[in-house]
Amino acid sequence: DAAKAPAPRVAVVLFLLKDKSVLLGRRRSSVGDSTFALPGGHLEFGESFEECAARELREEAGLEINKTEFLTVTNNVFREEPKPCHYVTVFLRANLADPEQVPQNLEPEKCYGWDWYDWDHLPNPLFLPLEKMVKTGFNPFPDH
Ligand code: 8DG
Ligand code: MG
Ligand code: MG
Repeated sequence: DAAKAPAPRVAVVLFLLKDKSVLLGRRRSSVGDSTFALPGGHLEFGESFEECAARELREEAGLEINKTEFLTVTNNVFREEPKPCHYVTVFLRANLADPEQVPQNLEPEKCYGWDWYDWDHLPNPLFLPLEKMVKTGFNPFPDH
């Protein structure tokens, strides 16, 4: 019930754009286990959205980003997960600071690995918040 339920939290996730592809990783988590998701994580005290995205990309994939921009926000309630939770998810986009930089799987306990996926051939299953956006026709690219 509501009295015992955890409070909603803020998550910041990133469409890292490279040509026509985005970076996705297969989750190892009690939420959305084994689905393909964007890099990102919890907003920490005092951070801007852009700072949070830059930190998460460094921690999770060892990547430096630039041209970070806000895209949209969605409300995500995970009622049926082993640990029910509620996220207000902020979606940003960015580019690699160095287009030659290669993602590393720096948190292998949380992710099976990062790879680039063509936007027109996304893998399955996508993490539900991302799946919902794709189904509405959302496109993260500036020039679509
Ligand atoms: P942290 O300790 O590094 O802050 O957290 P994390 O371990 O990186 O958290 P996360 O699960 O990657 O992200 C936090 C929540 O964000 C996740 O449980 C649900 C929400 N979220 C979405 N969509 C996406 C997405 O596409 N990718 C990621 N990583 N999280 C997402 O709503
Ligand atoms: Mg994460
Ligand atoms: Mg993280």
